[in-house]
Amino acid sequence: MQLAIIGAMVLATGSFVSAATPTSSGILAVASPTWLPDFPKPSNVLSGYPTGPLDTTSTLSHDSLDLTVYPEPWTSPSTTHAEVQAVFNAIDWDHVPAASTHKAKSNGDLDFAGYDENTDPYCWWSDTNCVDPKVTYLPSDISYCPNAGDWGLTYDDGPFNPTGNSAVDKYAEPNLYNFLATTNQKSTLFYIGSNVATFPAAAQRALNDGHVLCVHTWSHPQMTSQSNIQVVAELYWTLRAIKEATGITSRCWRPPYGDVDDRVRAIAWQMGLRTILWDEDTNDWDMPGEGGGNLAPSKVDSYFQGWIDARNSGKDNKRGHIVLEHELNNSTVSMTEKWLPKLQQVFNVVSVHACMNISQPYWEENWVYPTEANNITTSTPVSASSAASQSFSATPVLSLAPSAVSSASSSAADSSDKQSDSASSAEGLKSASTDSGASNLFVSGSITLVAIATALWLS
Ligand SMILES: *[C@@H]1O[C@H](CO)[C@@H](O)[C@H](O)[C@H]1NC(C)=O
Ligand SMILES: *[C@@H]1O[C@H](CO)[C@@H](O)[C@H](O)[C@H]1NC(C)=O
Ligand SMILES: *[C@@H]1O[C@H](CO)[C@@H](O)[C@H](O)[C@H]1NC(C)=O
Ligand SMILES: CC(=O)N[C@H]1CO[C@H](CO)[C@@H](O)[C@@H]1O
Ligand SMILES: [Zn+2]
Repeated sequence: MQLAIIGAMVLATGSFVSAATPTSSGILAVASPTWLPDFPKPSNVLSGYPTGPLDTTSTLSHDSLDLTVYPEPWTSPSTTHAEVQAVFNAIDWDHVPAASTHKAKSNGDLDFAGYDENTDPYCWWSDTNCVDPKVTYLPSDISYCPNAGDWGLTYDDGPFNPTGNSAVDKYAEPNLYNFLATTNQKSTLFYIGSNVATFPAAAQRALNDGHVLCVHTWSHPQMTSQSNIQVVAELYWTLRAIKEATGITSRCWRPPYGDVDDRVRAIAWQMGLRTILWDEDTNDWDMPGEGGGNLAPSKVDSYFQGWIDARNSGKDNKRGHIVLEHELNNSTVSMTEKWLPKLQQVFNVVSVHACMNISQPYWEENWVYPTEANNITTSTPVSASSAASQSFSATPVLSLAPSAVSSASSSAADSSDKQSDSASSAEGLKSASTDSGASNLFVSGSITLVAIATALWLS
C-alpha cells in the first residue's frame, strides 16, 4: 500500500466525504462540487427532512427557471460552454478509463459489435449487466436493496410536466407526489434536468415531501455514446437545475437505459455522483402513450402480481430489490395508484437510500433522511382530502457523528433476463444480474476548513 497525495481541494463550508479506510477500499476520494453556482435558497423549500404535515394541494406554479441560461430542454448541451469547461478541467482524467464511445444503430439500439463481452474490460452494463467496476478506485453500483422484503421504489424521467392537454395534465405532478404523500410513501426520483428547469415547483414539492432527488441527465441519451465532455455537460446541467430549483446537490444518479461503463462512472463519480441501477424492471414506460410503446398494461400487471406472489410464497427471500418505474404519463401513474397499496402490504417499500442506510444523499449536510439504521423523525401521514400547510423546519434534523453511510456487501447473481429493446424514451428492457460489492464511505461532521488535502491509497 502506498499513500499518494493527489491534491488539495478547496471546499466551501459544508461537508465532505473522504475515501473509505484506505486498507479496505481505495475508492477515489471525491469532494463536494465547487463548480456549481451559489444560488439563493428558494423560499418555498424546507431546510431539512420534513417533520410536519405534507402539502397535498393540487396546483403548482408552472414558472420555469430562467431558461436563457440553460441549454434548450431535451437537446444535447453545448460542449464549449464555460461552466461545462470548468467542470471538465476539475476532473482528474488519469482516473477516467479510456473506453471508446459506443454507437447507436439506426433504430437507437446500442451496437455491441467489437466489444469483448467475455472480458468486459469496462464493465459495460448494457452489454453484460456488470455493476462492479474493473478499476479499483470506483465503488460498485447500487442495484438492489440488500435486505429480503425491501422494495426500493424509484421513478425515472420526472418531474412529469404538464402538457397543456387537461385530460393528460390531471396526471402530471403533483398528482403522483400527492398520491405518495397520502400513502405515506417515500421514493427515489431520478430527474431529467430539462424537466426540472421547466417545472421547478414539482422538484420543490418532491423534496418537501421527503423524496430523494437524483440526477438522470439533461436530454436522456445513451451515456456511453457520449464523449467525455458531453457526459460532463449532461450531468452538470441537471445538477445545476436541481440545485437552483431546490437548493440541494445530489450525490446519486441513474444512467438512462442503464447505459454506463467505467468511463462514464468515473466522470459521474468525480462529479460527486454514485451510480444507481435496478434489478427489477416494470417496463411501464412501454405501455401505450406518447413516448411509450405497445406493451399491454395487463402485462405490467402480471409483473407486479408475479413479484407479490414470489414474495408471499417464500421464493423471493434472498435479498430485496430496486424496481424501475416512471413518472411519464397517465398509464405509468395509474399503475402506481393501482399497485403501490398492494405492494405495501407485502414488501417494505422504501427509497433506495433508506434500504442502503445512506442518510445523506446530498452534499448539503442539513438534509438527513431516515434509513433502516436510523429512525429519525418522520413526516406525518396526510389524508387524501387534507391540504395542510407546510411546516418549514429551519434546523438540521440531526448532526451526524462519523458513521458508515453506505454498505452493501452481499453478493448474488440472477439469471439475466435479456430482451431486445427498441429505441424508446425510457430505460432498456434488460433485467440486471447484480453483484454489488462493498464500499464504505464515511461522512465527516461539519467541516469549516476551506482546504483539505485528499489522500488516495493505491494498492
Ligand atoms: C389513464 O390510464 C388508465 C389506466 O390505463 C385508463 O383507464 C384511463 O382511461 C386513462 N385516462 C386518460 C385520460 O388517458
Ligand atoms: C424503525 O422503526 C420501525 C417502525 O417504527 C421499526 O419496525 C424498526 O424496528 C425501527 N428500526 C430501528 C433500527 O430502530
Ligand atoms: C441498515 O441498518 C439496519 C439496522 O442497523 C441493518 O439491519 C441493515 O442490514 C443495514 N442495511 C445495510 C444495507 O447495511
Ligand atoms: C396513455 C397516456 O396517458 N399517455 C400519455 C403519456 O404522457 C404523454 C405526455 O407526457 C401524453 O401525451 C400521453 O397522452
Ligand atoms: Zn429514463
